[in-house]
Amino acid sequence: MKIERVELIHIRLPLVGTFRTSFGSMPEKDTFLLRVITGDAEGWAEFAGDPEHLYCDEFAASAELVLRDHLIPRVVATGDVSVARVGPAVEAVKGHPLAKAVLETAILDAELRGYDMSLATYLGSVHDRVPSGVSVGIMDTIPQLLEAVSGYLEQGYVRIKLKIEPGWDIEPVRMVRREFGDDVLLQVDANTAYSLTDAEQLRKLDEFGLPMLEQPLAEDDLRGHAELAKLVHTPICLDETINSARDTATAIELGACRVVNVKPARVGGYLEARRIHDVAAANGIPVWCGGMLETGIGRAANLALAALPGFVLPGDTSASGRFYAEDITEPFVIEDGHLPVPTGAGIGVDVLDDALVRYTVARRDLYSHR
Ligand code: SMG
Ligand code: MG
Repeated sequence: MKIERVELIHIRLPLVGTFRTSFGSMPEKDTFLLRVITGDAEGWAEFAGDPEHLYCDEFAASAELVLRDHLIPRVVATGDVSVARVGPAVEAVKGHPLAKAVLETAILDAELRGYDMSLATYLGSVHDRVPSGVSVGIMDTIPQLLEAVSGYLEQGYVRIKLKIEPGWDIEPVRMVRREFGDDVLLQVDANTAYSLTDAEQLRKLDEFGLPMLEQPLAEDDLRGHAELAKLVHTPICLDETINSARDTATAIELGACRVVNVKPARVGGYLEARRIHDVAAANGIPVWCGGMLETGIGRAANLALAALPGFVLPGDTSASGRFYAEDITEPFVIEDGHLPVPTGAGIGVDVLDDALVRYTVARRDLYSHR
């Protein structure tokens, strides 16, 4: 496959409501799509980050520069490009997993479209639909939170994840439990907002029987998570800490987690995400698919991954309407608590040109063969 052109499409979509986490508030999704044009087919992927480096150290502008000046030239230099060669070609560039992931995924999409094979089939997915969980942001008041959770449960979401931070943790969980009962699958995500000295506070979550407490401590604090795991009963799930299959093996061996949130972008792409799935499965560790408020382009690919056999817990695989009044693809709709896994070639969805135009801020070529 020969790469003829790589185009970046800067998009900005309003969210149906501001999404607040322990690190900040997001009123809109401001990101870019990558469109890779080859002699055989076109491939699409979505950058998972934001303009700011709050969730991780990458951001849209850093990714654009790294793609243009470092990643794309290395991949193009391989000549006959295939997805299997992308990882080795960019290995010498340290870090930047989100930038690597968007490039690898767009190339994978193009290659699979050339074979007329779906991403789900390529990855080895075993389900045609996946259970849908929803991530609920931090709110100003408990009544607001209860109203939001009530709405999601009515829509059929099978699992609720509450974002927490110091000052918004025990009480929201207690009130959601009180209002909706013990049968609701309820978990929490701290996005690194705590330290080991908060162990006593976090231990108060034990009484609610949560299946997991996601990323309580700093991303580089493996030892702290292993220590915390001895002090609280709620299983620790790692998100930001896990960057590779090797990290996963280390975290499991150290007892730093009993569950893993797999985000393909955070680990450099779907190939490494599958390796993490394999390592976790071999160790009896359940995994689930995380989310980065993706549009239909990123969401479609996540659904294929979430259909692998080791993804035994509902992920942040919510419907398009959770974040967007209008998506740039046909929207993913929740039905009976599930979303369908796309079956078409590649990621299985296409951008809707009209919608894309409405949300496009700028388009730039990052590479053009001439
Ligand atoms: O896509 O449903 C989604 C968002 C899920 O909470 C979510 N993601 O730490 O897991 C996480 C956060 C990171 C994104 S915040 C910009
Ligand atoms: Mg998380």
